[in-house]
Amino acid sequence: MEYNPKVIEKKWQKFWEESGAYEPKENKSLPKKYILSMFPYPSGNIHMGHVRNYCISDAIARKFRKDGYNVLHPIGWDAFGMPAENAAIKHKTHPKKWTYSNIKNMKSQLYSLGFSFSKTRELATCDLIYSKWEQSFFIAMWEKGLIYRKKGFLNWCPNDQTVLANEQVIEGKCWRCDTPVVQKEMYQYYIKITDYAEELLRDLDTLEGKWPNQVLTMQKNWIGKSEGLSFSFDLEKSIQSEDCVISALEVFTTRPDTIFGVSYCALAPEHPLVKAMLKNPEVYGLSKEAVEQIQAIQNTSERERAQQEKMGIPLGIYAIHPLSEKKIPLWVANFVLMGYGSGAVMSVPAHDERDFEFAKKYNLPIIPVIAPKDSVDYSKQGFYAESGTLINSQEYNGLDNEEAKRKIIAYFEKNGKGKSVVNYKLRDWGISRQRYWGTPIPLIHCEFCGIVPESLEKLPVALPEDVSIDGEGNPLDKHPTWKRCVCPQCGKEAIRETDTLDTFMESSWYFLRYTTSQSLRDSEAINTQEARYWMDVDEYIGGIEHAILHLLYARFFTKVLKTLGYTESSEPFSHLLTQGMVTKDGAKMSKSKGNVVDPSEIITQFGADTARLFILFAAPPIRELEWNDSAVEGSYRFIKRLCAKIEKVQKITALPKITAENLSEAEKYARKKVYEALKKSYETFTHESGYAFNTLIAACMEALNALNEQDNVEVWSEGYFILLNILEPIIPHICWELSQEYFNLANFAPIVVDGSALKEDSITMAITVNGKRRGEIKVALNAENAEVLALAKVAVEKWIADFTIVKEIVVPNKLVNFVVK
Ligand code: ANZ
Ligand code: ZN
Repeated sequence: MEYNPKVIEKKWQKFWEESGAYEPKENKSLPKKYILSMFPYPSGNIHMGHVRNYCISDAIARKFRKDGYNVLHPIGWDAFGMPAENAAIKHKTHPKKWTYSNIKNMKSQLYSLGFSFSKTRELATCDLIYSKWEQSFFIAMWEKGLIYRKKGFLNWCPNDQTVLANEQVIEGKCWRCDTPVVQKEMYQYYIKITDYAEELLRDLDTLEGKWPNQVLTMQKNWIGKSEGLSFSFDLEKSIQSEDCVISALEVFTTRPDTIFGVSYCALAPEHPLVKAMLKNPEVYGLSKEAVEQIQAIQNTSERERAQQEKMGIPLGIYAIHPLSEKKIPLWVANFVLMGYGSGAVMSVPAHDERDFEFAKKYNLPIIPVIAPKDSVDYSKQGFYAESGTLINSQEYNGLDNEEAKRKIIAYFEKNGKGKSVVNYKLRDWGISRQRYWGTPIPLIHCEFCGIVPESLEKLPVALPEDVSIDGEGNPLDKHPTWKRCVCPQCGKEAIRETDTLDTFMESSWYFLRYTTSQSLRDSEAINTQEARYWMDVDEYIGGIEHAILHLLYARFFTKVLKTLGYTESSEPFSHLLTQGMVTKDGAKMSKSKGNVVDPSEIITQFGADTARLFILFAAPPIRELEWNDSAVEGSYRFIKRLCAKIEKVQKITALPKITAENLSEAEKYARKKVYEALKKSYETFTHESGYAFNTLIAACMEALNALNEQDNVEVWSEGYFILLNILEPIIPHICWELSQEYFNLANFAPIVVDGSALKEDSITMAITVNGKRRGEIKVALNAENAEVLALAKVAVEKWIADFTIVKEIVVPNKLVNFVVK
């Protein structure tokens, strides 16, 4: 049969769509599989990363469907976000128009690849109905006290008078006007993800072996639990400002055992004590220069500070060491974060790298208090951060440092001078954005009632369409009428919140939304019964770049929605598959590198099945995939060959019953290869095997080669019947076409592996010495050469024992010849 992908691919895509072939079934007594790829951002065109992502999930979805599972394999659009606004500024189009037209375009690109998505479950996060439910969750969380408003620091461009996202700050400057960005304190909304820190950490254990270790470790580090001591240093003299008197400095340390090594204390520039001093710098003898240096650190984001050299300013005031009663100088330091612990550190240069660097730079004392147990030489690095025995520590001298830690904590607790605490690196999640293209925050500011949620009947709070988006200020705030409203509580005039939500909010629950069928979507956010049936996602597939934020937020949201009664899941994704990058010429395929291969071109030139086959053949899913034009052509040739060779097949409607006895070796061998491939297809589609489609495809290619070595029509027919079944998840169009044509198949069903076909058959090989037949051996078909040679030598031992073998020749499955002298 002539291979004509243009015709058959259109034909089958139309058939699948019209027959609703890929909609999940209503029948909830069927076993289910929920197969999900991370949804795309509608940037305009799909790229190879998308193609790879969906080729993987589609193969898995198709395989399980064929094996009798009820499969949910949905797609949607992560549709809010900054690029739409940038496009609006640049091309004078409306973000909504831009977004929906991109969706339309990308959707047709995706469907041209034959992906088996459910059409009825599709969603875009900018759909009004999606906003409605998200806002209802926001309100529920607000009312539970899980969302709060607090002043926080934001990147601010003083020239454009606008808040900038981190991505819009380039080397400390505004991406549009190059003005240095400052940190401005503004009201922000936060979700208390920290309330769930322990649970988020603990439940990572349940994902062990199911999520990549690397991701689990990254999440663990991000949550960053540490246990230590919190205590206060008394100040030598207290600090006063109009509103407060500060007489002590609280610090958090994970190494109380090093307390006698403290040589200074370091404070974040935002620390209240520093702020109080900056109000009256003269009183404390702070020079103008010192004040400016402190302000300069305040004006750099914490991310930038982390990349800077250690830097500090002495405050000229002292604290008293609680045990040694020595005077300890106070410094402001750029590496101390206000949001962690108490924003102040007891610094121990002898045992901490950062403290050491800082002490070296500013000539501060370095007092060793932990002696290494073995004769470790750490003089090169200068500090010693490991365990050891206490020295220079009064009555604690000689103790093992872990024991000293416990004793010192106990001492502080007993005397009421400090307490043992657990700290997490995890910060509350700042969810408000001063931008237009996002879900409006459904809150109202009333002069009389304070901040009040919009009433539920009025949801969704929709974005106004008539806005001017020019990049200056917040378009919602600038809109002449939108923010005017009435207070849902007292009915007086009030003002709507003009911030919108971080788009990570939408991607935190879309997988739960998918479980709700179309007919219920207007009336329910998440139907609990459907969620119970479909959740958890059985295989979640996406890029490793989402290892922390998206995956952590999604886990968190699931836990919150469980508390709110929407789902019974504690963890949304029972297995996670992180796909490798698509590269070309050794670099990540990306516009900026100019090495992009456009999926549409490949489809036009070779067809969707070739693109799918190449992608899944070139590398196992978790590995990097290097683009290779000749391998693409190779994939195309394989499909062409599959089409050409089907001429050997006799039309059948069921698997023929073949009895092995009467078959030739080549026929048996062909059957064995076919069934090996079938067996492999069951092994490949498991999380544990990593879905190594490449080896499965290789097995199919071998099987086709083996079929071609024989002429038995039944064996050909059986072989094709099985091969098309195995390959359907990978190259569905051609498999449907050929199966329909030759086997009158309207669908695919699982095939049982015929164990007898897999049996190793033994064959007889002749052994010759210098060309004369001297014996024979019985070995397994296609036995390894090494094995064959060893057996052959034994069989003709008396003919070779007194000679030297100068050459060994093996003709596979036929004969062995020894040349001797
Ligand atoms: C003294 C000390 C001695 C420390 C030593 C470490 C080693 P983890 O384990 O990551 O939680 N620290 C406390 N608050 C800080 C802040 N706001 N910004 C920057 N650093 C801060 O780190 C806890 C350690 O980080 C604490 O223990 C403190 O330094 C520092 F040999 O105290 B340590
Ligand atoms: Zn009111």
